[in-house]
Amino acid sequence: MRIGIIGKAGLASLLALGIWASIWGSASAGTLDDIKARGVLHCGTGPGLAGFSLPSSSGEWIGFDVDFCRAIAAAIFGDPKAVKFTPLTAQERFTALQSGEVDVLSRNTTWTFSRDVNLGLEFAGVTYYDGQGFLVREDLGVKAAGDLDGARICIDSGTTTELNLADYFRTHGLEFDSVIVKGADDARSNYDAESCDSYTTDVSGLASIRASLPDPENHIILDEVISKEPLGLIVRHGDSEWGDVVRWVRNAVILAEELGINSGNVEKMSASSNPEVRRLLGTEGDFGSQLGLEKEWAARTIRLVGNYGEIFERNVGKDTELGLERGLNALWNNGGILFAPPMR
Ligand SMILES: N[C@@H](CCC(=O)N[C@@H](CS)C(=O)NCC(=O)O)C(=O)O
Repeated sequence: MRIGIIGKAGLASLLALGIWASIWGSASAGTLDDIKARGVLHCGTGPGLAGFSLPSSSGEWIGFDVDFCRAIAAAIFGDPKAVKFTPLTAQERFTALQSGEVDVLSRNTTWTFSRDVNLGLEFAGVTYYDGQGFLVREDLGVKAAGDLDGARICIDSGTTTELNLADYFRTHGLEFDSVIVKGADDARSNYDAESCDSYTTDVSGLASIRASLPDPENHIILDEVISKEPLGLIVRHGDSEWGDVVRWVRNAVILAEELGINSGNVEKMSASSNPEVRRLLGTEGDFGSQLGLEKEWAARTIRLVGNYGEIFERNVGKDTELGLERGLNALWNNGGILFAPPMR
């Protein structure tokens, strides 16, 4: 009788919808299950940017972007080392994620409309608020981007940097000669060999390149920032349940800093009477099971990898060679824009 009312076409589309929902449902639930079954997270990161992602002499990956993958692995397995890192150039990064070679991208990647909407990607939150700047030799006497009219500028191919630079120079009626480079190493050697007058990329990337030059004191990063570069974690579009895991690990390390929980005091803090602290650490409610994780997922991440501030300071902060200030990446209640939604 019901079939009679909705008709054959309606039944067919309902069936199609059901099949689609179950394929989609299993695909999105599948990523976390696949990772659990293989016992290791596949993380795509940058090939070699000190402070963000770089293999140490013993082959162990270190850096801010690396630590976000370690934080996810700690939440899933209680083991920040259960990660296989795949170094990806700017051009390779999206295909590696789309094809399933990696489960997540944590690699100074800017969240833009076309990447989000057109490339089959889903941004699972910003880990570093950045903008595009310029590195120049101090003796060049350049004070602002406008002084670079006619300059040779090193830019990475396959990045937002390329497009922003063209926009900026066009808007200001300036000209430049582009010297295309492929990744941080190539950028450093071209800039150091003076094949270009300036290197332009995310300010965080410039700080890293500057620190690795033989004479960092002779180079400056201009104060002017010409774009917004919100750098974030990425999963495949439609992989929403896995996206939730990645997003809430990012949120958890931020909430931990906000609540004064760090790797040193996390055990003590689980006895806190503050309900927000208790929910985050799994001593009240069970947010872990809603993500397909264990109760103490966030407590593990904080204990083994630290809160956002710890991750920032040990890799790129003011006491490191990069010497970056928190700036926009300070918490929202401490002069920055770093914000995580409430856990409730
Ligand atoms: N945020 C920009 C630029 C990212 C980028 O690829 N930066 C260069 C220069 S810092 C790079 O290759 N970084 C990673 C590496 O070399 O390890 C984007 O998403 O397009």
